[in-house]
Amino acid sequence: MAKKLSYFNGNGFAEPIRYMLHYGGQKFEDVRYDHSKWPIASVKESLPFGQMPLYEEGDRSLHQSLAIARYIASQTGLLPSDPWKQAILDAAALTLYDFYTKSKPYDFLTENDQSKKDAHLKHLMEEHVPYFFSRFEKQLKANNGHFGTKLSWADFILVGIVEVANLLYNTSVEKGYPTIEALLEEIRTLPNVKEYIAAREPYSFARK
Ligand SMILES: N[C@@H](CCC(=O)N[C@@H](CS)C(=O)NCC(=O)O)C(=O)O
Repeated sequence: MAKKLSYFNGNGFAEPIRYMLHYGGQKFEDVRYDHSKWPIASVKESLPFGQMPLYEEGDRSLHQSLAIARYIASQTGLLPSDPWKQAILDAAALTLYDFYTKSKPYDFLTENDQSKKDAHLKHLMEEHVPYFFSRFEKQLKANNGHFGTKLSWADFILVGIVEVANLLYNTSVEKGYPTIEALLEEIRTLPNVKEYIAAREPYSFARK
């Protein structure tokens, strides 16, 4: 069945899904739109809620990045079968998204006043990141380096969220959290993921 993932040519909410697809050896069409040309009316109107990522498999399609990631996990050995273990991972993935959305990325991106941008960054690095990352670190450490009992889709979401935050805020939010750093390294060096990363073009948040 033909598989296709549509998103912007950026990391954002699609990159952990791309990582999982590569890790699972799944062949897929990696469709990428240029952000500077968005919105493309014909594409936007074809999306169920006007947003991406969109995952298609044969004649069916799925929106919402976490639903897509969880589905891909079920196909690639990254979703445990036990419902309680699944729920623990759902909670981790949703909290990772809380971290990112509560950091107000779009406010930062669209702010032109440098002093406000600096204040945003100060709050991010001195309060927001420590609050969430000390807790992520604790959970990972208690589970031998993963959110669950072994490598799972929530671990991939962590990497995706760290990478998009780092790109946007031009920082390293994982610095000082050794278990998180080790998990990033583990996922970035997985078979197929490593090759994909080496071959991809660098990403940027620059708006033309
Ligand atoms: N909750 C959705 C959010 C999707 C979303 O915000 N997509 C953005 C890119 S990150 C988008 O498509 N923006 C273009 C638009 O809204 O026209 C998800 O996780 O998939």
